[in-house]
Amino acid sequence: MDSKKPGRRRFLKGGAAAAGLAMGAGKVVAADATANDMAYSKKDLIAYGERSHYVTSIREPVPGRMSPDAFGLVFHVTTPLQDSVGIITPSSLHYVATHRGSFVPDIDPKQHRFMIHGMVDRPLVFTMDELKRMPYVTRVHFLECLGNRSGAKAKTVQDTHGLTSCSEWTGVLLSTLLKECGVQAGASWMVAEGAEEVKGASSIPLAKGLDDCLVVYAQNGEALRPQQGFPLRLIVPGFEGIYQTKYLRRIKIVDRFYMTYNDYGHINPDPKVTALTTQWGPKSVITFPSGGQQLSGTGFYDISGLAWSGGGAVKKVEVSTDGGKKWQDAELRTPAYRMAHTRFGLNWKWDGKECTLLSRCTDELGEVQPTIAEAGKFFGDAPEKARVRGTDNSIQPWIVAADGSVRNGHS
Ligand SMILES: Nc1nc2c(c(=O)[nH]1)N[C@H]1C(S)=C(S)[C@@H](COP(=O)(O)O)O[C@H]1N2
Ligand SMILES: [Mo]
Repeated sequence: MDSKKPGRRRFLKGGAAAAGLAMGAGKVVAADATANDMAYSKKDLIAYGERSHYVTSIREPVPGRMSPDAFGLVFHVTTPLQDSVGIITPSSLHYVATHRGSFVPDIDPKQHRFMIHGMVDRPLVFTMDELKRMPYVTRVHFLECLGNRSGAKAKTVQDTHGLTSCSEWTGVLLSTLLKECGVQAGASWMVAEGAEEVKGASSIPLAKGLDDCLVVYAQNGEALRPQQGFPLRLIVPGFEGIYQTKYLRRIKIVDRFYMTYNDYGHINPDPKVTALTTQWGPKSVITFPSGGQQLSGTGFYDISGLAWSGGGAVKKVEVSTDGGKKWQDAELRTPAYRMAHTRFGLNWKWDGKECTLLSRCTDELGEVQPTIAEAGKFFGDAPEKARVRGTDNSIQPWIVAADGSVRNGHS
């Protein structure tokens, strides 16, 4: 933050002290070496670090659907966005989505093979070691499941938006691999397939594959997590989650769209819906203050949230603290990578009156995030119906009540 800005000075003079945030106000507990030694095992401290046991933020099943269920099948679990800071989701808190439920397969990377075949001059089969010898790239991208929808029943931002996460991915550009194989004239689509019993195959335009798709083996500085597709997955930046094929074992280059098990549930004869079910539009959400949180009194707060778009980088985020009458430009607090979460913030002084907080993202294409009413108008449908016709990128309202409690503004 720029210390010359008047907002900052006001905060230091009045805000923090008045709100009782000043250092020393809380009880100081001396560190006790003996207690520390007993709180963490050697494994926690040395071999593979565990977080502090005071930190309890966890993934939760999508409301109404147990995971794992009675048969041990894993369904959708959500990221605790209300506790998020910055833009990288800890790998252990990345949302998990398996269609129709699945077991997370236990794949030995030494045995794993990845094949590219179909309309290519040289079909190739890669081992993991061979892939790791190829020129690699490291990029930050969000993933988001089509099922990420807000609605009146959702209480927290984990419920409304927890099926999106953002990681730093490392792997080989698919275009590099396709150059090795030699794509034949007339090829226009590709079908990517996973290795588990529910194949997780999707038809993807070849143009996207040649543009920016990644075949990744690493996430946030270490190997992919089993839940995220260990040992190999496809990243299709900005596209809806189902295209991001985990446990990637095969890409077939073809000359038309092929109906797969995945695509069956996700395509729609209405071209408007199909377009908006493929690539995410500009989207944002305030993570603090958000549903279920409690403000401790009037005064200074730093509104914080995430913005992203399937169409490229976030250009601008605006925040309204009066239900959309006035909008202010928020600060982008992190670099705005393309097809990545971007953290925004806005200094705010709460006067103790009930108010509605909104955020609105504009991406580098100039596309603006709609309200649910605007989405309804676009589809010629009732607002709440519009939500389930495509990807839901509508504006999320949070109501701050006079007692400081925060609730979902959708009714
Ligand atoms: N092989 C395979 N790939 C898959 C899936 C799956 O069940 N199997 N789920 C898809 C769905 S619906 C989504 S939203 C994303 C979720 O990725 P994540 O679990 O790493 O968050 O992966 C996609 N790729
Ligand atoms: Mo998904």
